[in-house]
Amino acid sequence: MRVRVEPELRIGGFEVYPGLLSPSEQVALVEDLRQVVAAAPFVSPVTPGGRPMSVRMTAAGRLGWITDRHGYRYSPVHPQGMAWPPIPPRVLSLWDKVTGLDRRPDCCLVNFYGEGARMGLHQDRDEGDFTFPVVSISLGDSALFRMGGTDRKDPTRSLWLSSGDVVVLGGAARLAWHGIDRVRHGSSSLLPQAGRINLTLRVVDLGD
Ligand code: MD3
Ligand code: FE
Repeated sequence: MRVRVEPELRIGGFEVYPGLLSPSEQVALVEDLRQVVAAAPFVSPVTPGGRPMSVRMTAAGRLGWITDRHGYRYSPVHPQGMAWPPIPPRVLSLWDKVTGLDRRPDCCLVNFYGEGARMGLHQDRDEGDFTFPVVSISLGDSALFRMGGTDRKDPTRSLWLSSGDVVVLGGAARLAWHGIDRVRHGSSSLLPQAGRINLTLRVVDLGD
């Protein structure tokens, strides 16, 4: 049986499910992520232009998104050479629940925001197929998310994302410019040392 939930807010292809994950489900996801990070540690990526990113990253799944001096790309291995661990089953169930799709994601990117970390406005366009949605899961400290349109100059809207919120970015929202302006460090007690984790689930489909 396929159980699909309905979003509380839908703007174009942008669907928000505030508090979809209960506190105990959030704790269970953090436990799953400890195993992911034990197999594939967080790295501090550098943009192709040589700028260090304030967000630390790792991934799970067949492919992980990486960036270094050679460029942005999906890679079958972690920058330190190990294979990416599998996407935790709980994360895949959540994908099934909010997308209702038969296709599952190839990549679960794990972003960690410590004190002062942010992510500038960008588009996600390194995937080979934009017809599938991206699913975002927020854990830990609250973050101010900003989202515009498909043109960099389009007006933007801002929204606070809290621990347990899930967002689906499909349709026109899939190629929208977006970023994280700031995180309220210490606003959540989910992670013992504070901080924010965001999971993004993506179908990559590079024709391989
Ligand atoms: C809109 N992450 O990893 S999640 C990213 O909170 C990324 O870490 C942010 O942007 C974070 O690329 C934002 C919400 C999100 C994720 C993917 C999107 C919004 C998106 C893809 C297309 C459009
Ligand atoms: Fe993004």
